[in-house]
Amino acid sequence: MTESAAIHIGFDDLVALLKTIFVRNGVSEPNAQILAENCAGCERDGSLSHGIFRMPGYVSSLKSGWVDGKAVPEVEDVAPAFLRVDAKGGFTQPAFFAARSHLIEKVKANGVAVLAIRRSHHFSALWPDVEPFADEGLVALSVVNSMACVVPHGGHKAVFGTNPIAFASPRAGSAPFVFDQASSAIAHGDVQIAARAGHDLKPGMGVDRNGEPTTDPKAILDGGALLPFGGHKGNSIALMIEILSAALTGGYFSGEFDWSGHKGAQTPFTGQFFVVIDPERGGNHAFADRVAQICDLVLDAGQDRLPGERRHNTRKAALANGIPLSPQNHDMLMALATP
Ligand code: NDP
Ligand code: PYC
Repeated sequence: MTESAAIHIGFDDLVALLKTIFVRNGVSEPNAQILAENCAGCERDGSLSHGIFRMPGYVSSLKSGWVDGKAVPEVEDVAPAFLRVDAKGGFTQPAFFAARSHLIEKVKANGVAVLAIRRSHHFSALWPDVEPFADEGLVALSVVNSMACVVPHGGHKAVFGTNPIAFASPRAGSAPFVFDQASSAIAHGDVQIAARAGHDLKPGMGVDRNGEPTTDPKAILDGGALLPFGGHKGNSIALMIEILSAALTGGYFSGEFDWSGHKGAQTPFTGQFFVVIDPERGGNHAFADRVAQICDLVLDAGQDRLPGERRHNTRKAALANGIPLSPQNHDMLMALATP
């Protein structure tokens, strides 16, 4: 998209437009507000595989009856440092927000706390879930599993989801240190975007329906599969994420839920896990300075940028000039919002 062709929209206006679409498709007002802010935040930050690109998928899943947009999550206080949430077949973010302030109380009381969400649909990026903890001086790690489309290292059948992991830490004098990455060689959303744009992928990311290596995104989507990033090492991370997000929370593994009866379903029905830490309890009151120090060492050693930096720069530009939407994407949103 050329910058001159883009339609610029303010963050609040985009949130309002997305909220209208969610409400029109059966999402309750409070849940719609949470989802709209999340999705608009992804678009604003240039997390394009999980911004408005996902709106047709959200709508399609809602229309199929696969996800309950009105679900009211149930929070269970199971131990001094452990909360569980049953999302009741709704989206993960409202379940997370139902528990968030209680989780922070537990972190402040105990130095650390765990949140285990189950029976939930996560269709977004993970950084919006963890970055705000770091803004509040806490360290947070979260993982979520998705839908089986990743073949284990050396294997022949998709078992894992693209299972992202995100981490956020305060950093003195700067925006928090945040990374958010799939444990597959590429996120499924980016494969869809490449297929749509007619671009090939880099070698080593996926296989076709016969298990043969391919760089064609359409072959991956048409019965093929993705590979874990980094061979056996990414494989173990993907497996750990299945354990934490599904076995530990009581949710489904990425290959376990059956959405075949819901034509148009796209949102994975799994679980999400968080661990949040108060770094003050480490007794090192210079924690955020130490984080800044190691980040500086990395940059001084030649790494051109830290994770999160591109996002924050994109956010800054979007807040100054509006969020750029292609005319096609703008029309797509208007069509979804119009009765
Ligand atoms: P990327 O590979 O694009 O980026 C991963 C991380 O690396 C980001 O934090 C990014 O920061 C950072 N990064 C990228 N390039 C560099 C660089 N040159 N130097 C330093 N850091 C860099 O992400 P993925 O494609 O793996 O994942 C995309 C999104 O998809 C994630 O937000 C993830 O949560 C989401 N996802 C969601 C799933 C779900 O089930 N809900 C499943 C799988 C993925 P920056 O953002 O600043 O570029
Ligand atoms: O991009 O891999 C992905 C993904 C899966 C579920 C939501 N996003």
